[in-house]
Amino acid sequence: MAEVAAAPTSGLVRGACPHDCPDTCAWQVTVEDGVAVKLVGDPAHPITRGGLCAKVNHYLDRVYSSDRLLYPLRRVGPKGEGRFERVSWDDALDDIAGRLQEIIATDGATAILPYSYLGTQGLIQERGMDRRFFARLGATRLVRAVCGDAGGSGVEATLGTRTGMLPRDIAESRFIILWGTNTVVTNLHLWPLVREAKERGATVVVIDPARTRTAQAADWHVQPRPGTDVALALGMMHVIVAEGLHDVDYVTRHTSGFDALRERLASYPPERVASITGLDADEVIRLARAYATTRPSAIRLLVGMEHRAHGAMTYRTIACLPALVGAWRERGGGLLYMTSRLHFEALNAGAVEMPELEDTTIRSVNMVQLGRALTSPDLDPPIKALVVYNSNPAATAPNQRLVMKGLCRDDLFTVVHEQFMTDTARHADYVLPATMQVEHLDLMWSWGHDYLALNQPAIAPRGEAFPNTELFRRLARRMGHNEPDIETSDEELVRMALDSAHPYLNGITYERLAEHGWAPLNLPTDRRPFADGGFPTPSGRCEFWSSAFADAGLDPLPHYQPPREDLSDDSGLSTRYPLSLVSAKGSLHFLNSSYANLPRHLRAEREPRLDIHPEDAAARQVVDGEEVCVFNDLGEVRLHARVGDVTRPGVVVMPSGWWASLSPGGTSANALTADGLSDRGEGGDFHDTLVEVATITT
Ligand SMILES: Nc1nc2c(c(=O)[nH]1)N[C@H]1C(S)=C(S)[C@@H](COP(=O)(O)OP(=O)(O)OC[C@H]3O[C@@H](n4cnc5c(=O)[nH]c(N)nc54)[C@H](O)[C@@H]3O)O[C@H]1N2
Ligand SMILES: Nc1nc2c(c(=O)[nH]1)N[C@H]1C(S)=C(S)[C@@H](COP(=O)(O)OP(=O)(O)OC[C@H]3O[C@@H](n4cnc5c(=O)[nH]c(N)nc54)[C@H](O)[C@@H]3O)O[C@H]1N2
Ligand SMILES: [Mo]
Repeated sequence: MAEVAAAPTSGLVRGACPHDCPDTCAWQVTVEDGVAVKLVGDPAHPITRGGLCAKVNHYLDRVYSSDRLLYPLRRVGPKGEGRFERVSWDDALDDIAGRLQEIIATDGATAILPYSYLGTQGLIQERGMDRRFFARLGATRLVRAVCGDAGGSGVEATLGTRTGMLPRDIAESRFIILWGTNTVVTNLHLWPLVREAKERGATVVVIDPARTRTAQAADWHVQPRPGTDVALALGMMHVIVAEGLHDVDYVTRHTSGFDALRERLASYPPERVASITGLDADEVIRLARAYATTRPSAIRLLVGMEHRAHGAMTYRTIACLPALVGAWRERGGGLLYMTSRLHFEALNAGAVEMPELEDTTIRSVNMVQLGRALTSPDLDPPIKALVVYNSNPAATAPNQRLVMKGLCRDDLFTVVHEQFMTDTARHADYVLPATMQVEHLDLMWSWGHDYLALNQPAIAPRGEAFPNTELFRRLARRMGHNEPDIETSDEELVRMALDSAHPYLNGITYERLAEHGWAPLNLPTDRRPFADGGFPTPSGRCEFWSSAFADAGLDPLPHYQPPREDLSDDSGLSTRYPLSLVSAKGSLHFLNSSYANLPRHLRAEREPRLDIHPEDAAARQVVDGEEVCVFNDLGEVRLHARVGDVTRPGVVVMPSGWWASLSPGGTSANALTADGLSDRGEGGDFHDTLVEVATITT
């Protein structure tokens, strides 16, 4: 396997965490006689600061788990029963290539659907060879937009980019709004910077319908009804403008559409906003005043809040606030969102991905609607083969019942490349063993900070595991695709990505990364991207009136619409269910559905719980600790209730990430979630889910 980088037998190896998480920690692995004996966070990395997290502290348990998939497996029993026999890679690949070729011959290549996400988010293993392979086949294209796309398209509509502040700027802030993000659980390595700011006198506000760990650690928890943030932001703007707290000079010089916005704001007096959001008018006023008058003020957005029918509108509206008060003028002011673009502007990712091979006229399937794609009678040709890697849709895709119905189809040929026998893998015809991060080479960008890292293999792959790149090289050869670029090695792919004249990469070479493990992109310490305007929008201004929204046929001005409107038509969910379900991350010890099968992590999480407010519990005779059934037209989930103040009346909260097969009632949160799409971008609306809760009478 010359294309795959080899590992040393002893010593200290530098690498970085592969997970789909904003922190992308740099780590160091101690290897003795070919065995990884210790894995710790790099103390010198300014974001990692020597600490990992409750999940990755035990990464080596994951590597050496007795449940690791080590050999290719072929199904022998009925679909989903989980009976497999060990086969050789050669036999597996020959048969898979043959089956795919048969399907291409009878139904065409679009009957094949790849399904992957950021199970490992390194540039090479996530998109190094698979994209070339499926593009050359002419397979149905997958829209990989479950995370960051709805919010991103909203922020971009207002600012022209998804990247504003950097994490280090947060330490300079004096008023920080963590808006719909659970930093302590999902973005742990930002927290020390928040704490630094606090020590220097900053106020930390969390806006979240749930009283999360982060809300508990904040100075001020604002707890609106879910899906009403647009109204809250407009209410804040109403107060700011009415009281003359906006930055007239900044607004005049660097924004567009202020007069139209001002007119719109007339419809959002604090009293109306209070009735929409369920907050006190006084709290809306206090929040607006504090935000506008404490400097520098920062807003942190991440992902959870976008999973709604109006997700893009929500992010676009909130992104107007910093310009209104001129927060961009100061270091520590503005909006902190995704840093991905900094990396992707700098790296030569196109050389790795080869997007030019893709025929964009071929149909696409949105990953959020996998269940529909696998079961729709209208798809022509229907999906006949599914190749899953880097994702566990049986747990993470919405509308779980439909996804499982699809995976159970006898006429669907399913290949899953995995590290563990997930619920998805259990339904496969072939399960192929995948390497872990300490076993392969990768280049790690980050959506949460501006450090690039090289992950070097520390040990040889366990068993017969292959990296994703190698799987697709071998499959491509077998299917007669002998183009030279299939043979590009992992190291060459990394070098190609770094081969860029972009100034952010000045001085960053493969050798430097190999020696130090990581390097900051070359950005000034005091960056302040929009201190003097210069927004990369069509107008060059922060667009209160969005030309992008206008072009998309959406209201160009911030505009509140109630969350459940779209539900009944798009996802078939009836609106007769009275409770909003938020199924966010919430689990310290899981990373989406990863780790949710490992004994230590399961023990630490104990069991999924339904948080319900005492009023809602009393109305249904639910007592604390009792097993309940949560249901709607899409499915049901059984779990124990926790009655308390985590949530507000009308809202119940359940963690996502649990595998259905390891959950008390055999289904998990996504059995209830809607599979419609967001207003803009191509994200999902699965937090716009309504449910009822009932006691179980036996
Ligand atoms: N421990 C751990 N860390 C993770 C992950 C994990 O699974 N476990 N997953 C990683 C991934 S893939 C991602 S995308 C990030 C996500 O990071 P975050 O976006 O921080 O996390 P989420 O839990 O998805 O959502 C954050 C909060 O949004 C709230 N929310 C939901 N609807 C609304 C709303 O309408 N308004 C407001 N104001 N708030 C709302 C939820 O109650 C939740 O507390 O975390 C990453 N980090
Ligand atoms: N209800 C609800 N649903 C959600 C969310 C939510 O908050 N609530 N969050 C959504 C979000 S933001 C996200 S990002 C998605 C995440 O959804 P997924 O992308 O499905 O994430 P994981 O559950 O972590 O699954 C990743 C899988 O990839 C495997 N893997 C890891 N590394 C490799 C590798 O190198 N090769 C191969 N072949 N496999 C590998 C892991 O073992 C794991 O099983 O879930 C979404 N679904
Ligand atoms: Mo995500």
